This record gives sequence, structure tokens and C-alpha cells, in this order.
Amino acid sequence: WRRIRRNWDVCSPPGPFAWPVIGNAVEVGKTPHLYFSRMARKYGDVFRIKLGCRDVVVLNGDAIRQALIKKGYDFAGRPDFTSFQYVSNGDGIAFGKFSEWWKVHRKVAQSTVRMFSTGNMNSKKTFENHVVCEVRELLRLFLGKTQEHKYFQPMTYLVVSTANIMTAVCFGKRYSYDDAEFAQVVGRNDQFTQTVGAGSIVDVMPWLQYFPNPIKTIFDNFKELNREFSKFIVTKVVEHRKTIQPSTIRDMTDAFIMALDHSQDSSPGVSPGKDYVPPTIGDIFGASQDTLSTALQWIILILVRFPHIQLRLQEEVDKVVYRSRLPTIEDQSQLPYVMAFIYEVMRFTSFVPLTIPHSTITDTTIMGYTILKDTVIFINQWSSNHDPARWTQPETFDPLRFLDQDSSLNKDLASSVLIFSLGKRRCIGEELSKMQLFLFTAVLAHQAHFSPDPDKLPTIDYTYGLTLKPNNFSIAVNLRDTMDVLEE
Ligand code: HJJ
Repeated sequence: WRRIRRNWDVCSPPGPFAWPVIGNAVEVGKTPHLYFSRMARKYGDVFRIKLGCRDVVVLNGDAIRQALIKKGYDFAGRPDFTSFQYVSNGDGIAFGKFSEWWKVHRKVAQSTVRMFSTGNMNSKKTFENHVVCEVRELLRLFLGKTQEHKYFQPMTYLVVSTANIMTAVCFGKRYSYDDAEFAQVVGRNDQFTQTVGAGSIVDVMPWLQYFPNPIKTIFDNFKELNREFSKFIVTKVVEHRKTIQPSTIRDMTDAFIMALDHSQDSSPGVSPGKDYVPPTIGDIFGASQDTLSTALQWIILILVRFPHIQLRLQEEVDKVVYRSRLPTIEDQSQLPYVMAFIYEVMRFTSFVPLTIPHSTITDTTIMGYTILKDTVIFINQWSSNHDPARWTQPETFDPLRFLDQDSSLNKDLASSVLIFSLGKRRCIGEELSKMQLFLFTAVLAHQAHFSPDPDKLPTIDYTYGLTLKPNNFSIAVNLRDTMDVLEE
């Protein structure tokens, strides 16, 4: 027994047979998170696959907490993937390499995000105002589209709407729904998401980018969208530098100019003269508009798929808020069903099924297995959110699982939903996101009724990427005050 134990200590994790050249790329297929969850049932929470020429270790269940929290430093790296170098030239925080400068940089970003969202009552109220203004505009648009076409596809409007909340915070500006240039900048999230998601083909078979084939086309689009995105961000930063007045910080861009331009000179390991403001604001704007628009698309889809849940949300906001005002952040603690609904959307969809890929920055061990430095690590958040040992009937959408017997939100259970990752690379926008989703959901449920196109009932099918994007669907939106309840 002893000898067996000792053998395990130097063992690499088990895993399926891997083909030459492609490894397990074919089996991984179009829904990698589902394949990985199947493999975890077969080989355990830590297993190894091969993608192209790369060894990848996939972590599931409890192994995720072991790695990202207990051994946070060992697992804090990012692989040298081809696609990552095109996101902000590799100088951003999200896709950037782990270093001493990165740690300083991340702290600055974290406190700046807080300063403009959940930091204090003042910032909360300013942020709330941005959100509520955008929801109003969105509702106005939705009502118009319903009048005009009866049923319409809400996807692109949801992207512009959430992007506008963040342009208000980042740049002090909002864009019209008809602004073609802005729609172009934020309208390519699917291309972004498909190229940087865990299991993306160019990253493990980089030779595919050198001759004509479908993967090369996707990658060329990705490079172009990053050039356009970066041009948009740099233009904003240049305008801000021209007009900045240190006594009045107008928005997040001003705050980063003030914070980063000066901390840079004294920090070790940073390239002198390099401008870190665009990659930082780019990460924050890019990440928030992509993830929050995806979240909202799922929320609307689920509202029309499960009318009894929509009704229950409306009943709760009516009971607490009445009709004479809109819901505010102060109402949050009185609206446990709204929060339970949001947590269940995050758990059930797990729309960031795998985190941005990690890598080990040193030789290490996990659950008794040896993992060498520079191994690619995939974190399967989906498997944790759908683990039958942790969740009863994980494939059923049921917000009530988050409510205690006295109907209050079970905060421990809620915080065990894994979608913002954990440890050194965990999301810095978590609080901002939850506040925004709460306000969006509460105001929408308070004001409007959403119904599906009966000829094309929406499905919960999606396209895989860093974020899972629901397939297009059509809805009608009506103001609740004018709705005839008997029509239901
Ligand atoms: C973008 C969409 C982009 C950047 C950044 C520089 C930080 C979903 C999860 C994390 C978000 C990852 C981050 C994305 C940065 C986007 C986003 C897009 C160009 C970008 C887990 O966001 O279409 O273009 O350039």
C-alpha cells in the first residue's frame, strides 16, 4: 500500500487516450464543458487531456478550490496562447502574464472599479442612475419595436444597452442605438468569445493560421476586431488626456490616467514609456459589456421560457416597491426572490463555463498528482454548478433552491455558485455585475411583461465560447400597467 501511495505522489493525472497531432480536440467538440464534465465522472476531478501538442489539465469540483485558493500562486499564470497576444497586445490584466507589476496593476484596477460602482453610497447612486437611465431607454425601444413588428430579436439592443452603462462609467458618454460605429465595436462579442474560450483551436494548433481554412478566417476576424476595439479605446484615452483636470476626475479613464501614469515610474518590471491605460480600460469595458449583455440575454430568455417565474418576480417587486416609484439598490435586501433568480440564472446557465485558461508558474501538485511548470490549466466552473452531489436536480431551473424556509436568501449557497472564478485571477467586477443585474432585473420586472413569439418558442441552445451565447430568439414587450391581466 505504501509503495502504491508513493507511486501516486509522482504520478501525472489520468485521462483518455490522445491521438497524435490533434490529441483529444475532436472529442472536445462543440461543448467542451460537457465533455470535461463527463471525463471528470470517469477519471475524477483532476484529469489530463491533450489538445494539439499541448498537455492540458482540467480541474473540476473541489480540485478548483484546492488549486485556486490553497495554491493560488502556483496556478496564477496564463498560457502563452496565440490569441491572448492580440488582446491589448498582451498588456491587459485579464490575459496578461503574472508578475510583480501585474499585482500592482490589478490592485489599481480593483479599487478604481469599486470607486465607480459599489465603493460608497455616492458611487452606488451614480452607478444606479446610469443603469436606470439605460433601462428606461431600452424599454422605450422595446415598446416601439413591439408596436412596429409585434415580435423582434432583442440581442443587439441588449448589447448596446449594457455597453452604454459601461461607456457612461468609463468615458462619460452614451451612444444611440442607431450609431453604426458603436454597434460595430460592441457587436462582435461572439467572434471574441469563440477565439479566446478554453479549447479554442488556434491556441493549441497555431499552424492553422498560416493557410486558408475556416479556423484561419475566424482568427483573422478576431485580429481585426481587436484592432478596431483598440482604436476605439485609444481614441477615448487620447481625448481624455487632452482635457483632463486633476481636480475633477470625470470618469474611470481619468482615474486610470491619474493612477497609472505615476505609479509606473517607480514599479519594477514595467516597460518605461508604455501606456497601460488603454489595455486596462479596454479589459474593463470589454469584459463588462460582453459578460453583462450575455447575462441579460439569458435573463430575458428565461423570463419568456418560464412565465410562472416572471410572474413571481413581478409579484415580489410589486409587494415591496408598489407602483409609484422604481426599484432601487436599497430594495435589494427586501427582494430575495429577485436575487435567488439571478443566482439561479448564473448557476443554471453557467454562461462562463470555463474560466480564461490558467497555467502553472512552477512545478506543483494537486490532489496527489504532479503538475509541471507551464502546464495549461482549464477550470471547469460548469461542472461545479451542475454537480448532483452539491445541487439537487441541477438541470432544473429553480430559484427557490436559494431561499431558506423563511424565504430569505441563503447567502452561503448563493456564494457557492462558481462563475466569477476564485483566487488571484478572480473577477474584479463581481460586485458591479451583481448590482447591475439586480437593478436591471428588478426594473424590467416592475415595468414590463415579456412574451415569446409563439411560432418560434425559444430554446436554451447556445454557442460555446468564453461566454455561452444563447441562440437568437424573438419577444414582445408590453408595459404592465396597460396590460389586461385576464388576457394571460
Ligand atoms: C475585450 C469583447 C474585445 C477586449 C480587451 C481588449 C477581460 C468573459 C470573461 C472575461 C472577460 C475577458 C476580458 C475581455 C476583454 C473584448 C471583449 C470584444 C476586445 C478587447 C470571463 O474584453 O468583442 O472585444 O480588447
